[in-house]
Amino acid sequence: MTRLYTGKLSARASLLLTLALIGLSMTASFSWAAGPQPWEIGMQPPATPVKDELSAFHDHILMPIIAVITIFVLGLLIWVIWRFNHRRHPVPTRTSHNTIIEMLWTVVPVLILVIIAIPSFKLMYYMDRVPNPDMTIKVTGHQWYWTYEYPDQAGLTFDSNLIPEADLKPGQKRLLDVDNPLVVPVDTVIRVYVTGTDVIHSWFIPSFGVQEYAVIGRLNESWMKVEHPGVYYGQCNQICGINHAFMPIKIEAVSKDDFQRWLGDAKKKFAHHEEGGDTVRVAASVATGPDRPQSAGN
Ligand SMILES: [Cu+2]
Repeated sequence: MTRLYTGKLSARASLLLTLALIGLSMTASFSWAAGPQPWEIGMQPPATPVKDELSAFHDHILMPIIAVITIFVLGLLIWVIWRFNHRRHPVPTRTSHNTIIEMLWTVVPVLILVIIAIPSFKLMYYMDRVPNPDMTIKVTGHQWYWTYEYPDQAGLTFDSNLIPEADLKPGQKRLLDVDNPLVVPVDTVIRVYVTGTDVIHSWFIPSFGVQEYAVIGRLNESWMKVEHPGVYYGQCNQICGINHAFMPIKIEAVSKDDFQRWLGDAKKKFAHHEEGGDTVRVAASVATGPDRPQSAGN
């Protein structure tokens, strides 16, 4: 079985695959403003070590195996159609069982899965363990917005709401831009706590390889280390109610100096939160709620 994807076939499949990927990548525009692009087929460019690993796992392990299996099955189909059609093979064979082939088609897929499982588990543990964090961010999912909290920064807290379509300024992305993006420094290991207050949400940023459930009464943990300054978009990807599509995630990754500057401004801007507490947030969400379903139809 190992011969299956170490031989010449694999080399040719990889070459074909590489050519196809180059072709695809030429149609997409790459930049660190990572978000969905028109006509995008592949994944968003990676911006964290975790996503680097995820992309490598997909491109170098999964895709070659998928390519070899697909070509093998297609070849078998073509051969069967050509060799056993009615004209070439008028009297059907009465063969119904073949022990060796039956064992092979059970054992070979199991072995392939085991081979995939080894790097897959390694990667899962890498994603799961937070390496010595430099700072912490707490993300809380609500119906239907996010609250971001910086526990290391005297509890700096603010809400992040979708900008309704009618209020979009030129250059802002529909259903992706928010009033208060999460701002993070680059080259910093950030531990992310994710929780929820009403139903289950999920904090998902494709280019970071971060996807964490926001569950009521539970603190889930993830981490990210953004490698390039830029703007990154994500979405809640757990169906969470009528406005599920209207609680996007926008993250601005800035240099460490810019982050300190932003912290100074943000502490002044969001100071009211400490007195207002939950009443302010609930009132704000109710007030902005009815606008949102309308933009769904546009
Ligand atoms: Cu949600």
